[in-house]
Amino acid sequence: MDGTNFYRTIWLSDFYLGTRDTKAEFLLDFLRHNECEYLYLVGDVFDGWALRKSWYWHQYHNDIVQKLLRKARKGTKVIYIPGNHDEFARDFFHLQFGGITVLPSTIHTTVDGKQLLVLHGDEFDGIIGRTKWLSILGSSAYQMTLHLNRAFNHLWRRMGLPYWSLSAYLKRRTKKAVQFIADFENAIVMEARRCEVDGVVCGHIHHAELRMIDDVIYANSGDWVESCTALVEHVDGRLEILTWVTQDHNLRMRRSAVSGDGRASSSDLIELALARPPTRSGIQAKGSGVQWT
Ligand SMILES: [Mn+2]
Repeated sequence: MDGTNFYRTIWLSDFYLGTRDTKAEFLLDFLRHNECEYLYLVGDVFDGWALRKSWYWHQYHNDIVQKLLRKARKGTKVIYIPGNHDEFARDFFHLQFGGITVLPSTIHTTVDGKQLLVLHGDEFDGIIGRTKWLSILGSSAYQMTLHLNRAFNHLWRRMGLPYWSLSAYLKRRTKKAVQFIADFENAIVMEARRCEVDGVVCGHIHHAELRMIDDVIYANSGDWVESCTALVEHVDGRLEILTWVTQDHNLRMRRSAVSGDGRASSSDLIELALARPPTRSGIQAKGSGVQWT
């Protein structure tokens, strides 16, 4: 297969399938070009809350689910740790669906023997006690920036510019959000210490990160609503955050061609796939990783 990267492990989280805010096209592209031995879905894969309010299920969302099931069938060990938005899946802990195992949390051991606690992270909202993340995420101001973001990126694309997240940018600049993130990270790291592991991998706050907090590895796989990020473990055990921004002209052109009512058929997707150049020259995996020695 052309242009496929292989990692030992990939962690992905916060897709929010079932909403218009998912960057489903980028996620699908990522899943097509990246294979691994272990794949962790670190929560908020579906937005059950949004689906209850209004049904939005795009063909791309189906394709993502199919792609994940296919990976499991082909031998990738897929572990699904539900979050607070897909808490309906928390009724199915320790069960398997199509080869995908559902767990409340788990410990991953890297190839060089580091133990990483993997969990979604919403359980630490309450402990923080200050501003709950949910109140930020659920606030009309935040919803508004997501809407703005969509409109903005539509324009941005028409101007031929790559995806850029206005909402992620605004969030980074909000003092309250910055303080929340710091508190969240500290609470999670304390939990890692309590479990006597080397580090922790979580999602939930839509803020990809990989760094040492004192003696603990803190990693957050980010999201596919704003930033399109993944945490990966290379075959040598090195951890890295990838930002998957497609600058493929064909993809962009196809998208504007199919965007009429915002829906694409699978034949559109096949065409879209065929329109891709044989190498992954248009795709940039921007590394911002820390090397662990
Ligand atoms: Mn969450």
